[in-house]
Amino acid sequence: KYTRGHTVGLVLAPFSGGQPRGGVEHGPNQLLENGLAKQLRALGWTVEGDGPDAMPDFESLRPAKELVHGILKNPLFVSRVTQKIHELVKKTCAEGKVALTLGGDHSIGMGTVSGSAAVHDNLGVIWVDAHADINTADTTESGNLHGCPMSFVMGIGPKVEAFSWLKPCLRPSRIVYIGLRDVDQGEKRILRENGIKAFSMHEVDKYGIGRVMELAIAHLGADCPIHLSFDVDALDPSVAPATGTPVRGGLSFREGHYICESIFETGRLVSMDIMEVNPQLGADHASLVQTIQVGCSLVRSALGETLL
Ligand code: Z70
Ligand code: MN
Ligand code: MN
Ligand code: MN
Repeated sequence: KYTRGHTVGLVLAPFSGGQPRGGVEHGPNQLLENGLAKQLRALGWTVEGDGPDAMPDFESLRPAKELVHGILKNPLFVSRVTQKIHELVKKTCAEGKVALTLGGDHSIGMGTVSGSAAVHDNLGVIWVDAHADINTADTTESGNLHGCPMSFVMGIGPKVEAFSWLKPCLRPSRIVYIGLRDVDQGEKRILRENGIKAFSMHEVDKYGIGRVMELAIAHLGADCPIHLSFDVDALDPSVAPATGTPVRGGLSFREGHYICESIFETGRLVSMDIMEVNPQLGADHASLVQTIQVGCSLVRSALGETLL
């Protein structure tokens, strides 16, 4: 079911409320404008969800009055949007399709991981990112919820009233990180205390991406369904400049693609996110085009392009 000849269900997530910079809500539209759906059809996939009126408008979900929980920004807005995404991903997965979510900021991961895990038992999550996105309401220094999705799906940290719909759905042993290089002190403690497997850029350098992917897939086990959440800021800023928080020393173009190819090879990719593409950032038009194109290219690799 999870190979060419089957169906990809697009979930469009034009949302920026998990962080303060505008523009990332235009990511889904830009990826589609660049021809992503057509490119996936050319690989032999049936693609659903890119119709003329497919782009949702989450503004209608913005609450008239926000809830307050410490320094968290827009908790109720983020909760409502991610709950909607959860339902869409869950429905897509329940229909046996690969759920492909186009972001948007990474707070959307609360909805995609929980939606996929609601259908797929023993889901393994490969989170490719410069950041661990595992702050809790207590540890976050920014209050930006795109820095928190992993702790929220794991159910660690204080309960946040706005997110009462989100039940713990991911054990620490079901997570592998790749590409980390900008992790907060509180996050490092959470990773350590929960024994979470992480291949930072140090391990990518030390072992090479081939060995890292062998170890990552082995850690999750030989037959589990896999969710890939790819934050384009995992890539080096020279490769993907148009993103909110570029951090130097990132994955090369090939390392990023190799990750996607290895996961496709397992035949167990059930859901994928491509996140934090911000067409309004980057120095010039060329860096925007480059970032959109690399986003499309990563998705194609995860869906079998290189291994035809
Ligand atoms: C920091 C925080 C983050 C992405 C920045 C940064 C989190 N750890 N994630 N950009 N994609 O604010 O919690
Ligand atoms: Mn805008
Ligand atoms: Mn992220
Ligand atoms: Mn990031």
